[in-house]
Amino acid sequence: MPEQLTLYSARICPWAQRATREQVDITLKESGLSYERFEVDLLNKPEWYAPKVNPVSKVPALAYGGPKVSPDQPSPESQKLAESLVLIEFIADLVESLRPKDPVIKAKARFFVETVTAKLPPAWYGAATRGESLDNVLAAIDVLQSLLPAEGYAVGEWSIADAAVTPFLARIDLALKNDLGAYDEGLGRKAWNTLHTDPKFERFRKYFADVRARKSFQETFDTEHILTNYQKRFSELREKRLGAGV
Ligand SMILES: N[C@@H](CCC(=O)N[C@@H](CS)C(=O)NCC(=O)O)C(=O)O
Repeated sequence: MPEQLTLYSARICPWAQRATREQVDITLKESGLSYERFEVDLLNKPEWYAPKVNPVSKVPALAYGGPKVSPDQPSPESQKLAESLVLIEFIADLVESLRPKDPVIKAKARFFVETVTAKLPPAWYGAATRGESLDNVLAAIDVLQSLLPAEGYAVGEWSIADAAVTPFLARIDLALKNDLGAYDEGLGRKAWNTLHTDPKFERFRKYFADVRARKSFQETFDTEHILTNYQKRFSELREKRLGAGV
């Protein structure tokens, strides 16, 4: 009998740039595990959430094991786990096919996630929120590309390494395509054109097309919601930066 599994998540994230929810959602979809999902209203969190599920009061979080209970009455007998990268590793420990078995490939998957998450989100947030150069984003994507094998996913077969980076790539692509960010008008679209046409990024394009084609991604990435958030947030940030003469 499989253990009870409840995901506490939020479709709406007030800091619209966060990709953490999608990392866990994609991994759970790929795992094939049966789970219950509880939508946490982040602007009006249930008072039991912090004391009974996650003391730092953030989503995503998982309740694992224990008796079958209603998600709004979490059992003290279930294990409560949090932090998106911890959660995707945990899910991969439950469903071995999500994580490479070979220790070298496993280490490569971890290296891929560590390297990409150390470089790409900071480069993107710098450009998107402070108008820093988009060359930093292209350079980070070039690093990602240099870590990819000649074909296939991050370490060959699809793995949690891909779940960890795909949401960032998709969000960045969406923002650049729509020229949304604190950078000067036109620069986002220019970087998007470079990514989509420059022969230098050919391997990246194939990788991005492969991860984007996964059903798990398509079922969890809410393009319209993210776009609406980005349109509001980034036009304000661009105006603020231009207003400050930066
Ligand atoms: N480092 C955490 C970040 C999680 C996070 O910031 N979650 C946001 C939603 S996207 C949240 O729960 N915010 C609620 C709050 O801070 O009150 C992770 O990777 O899981």
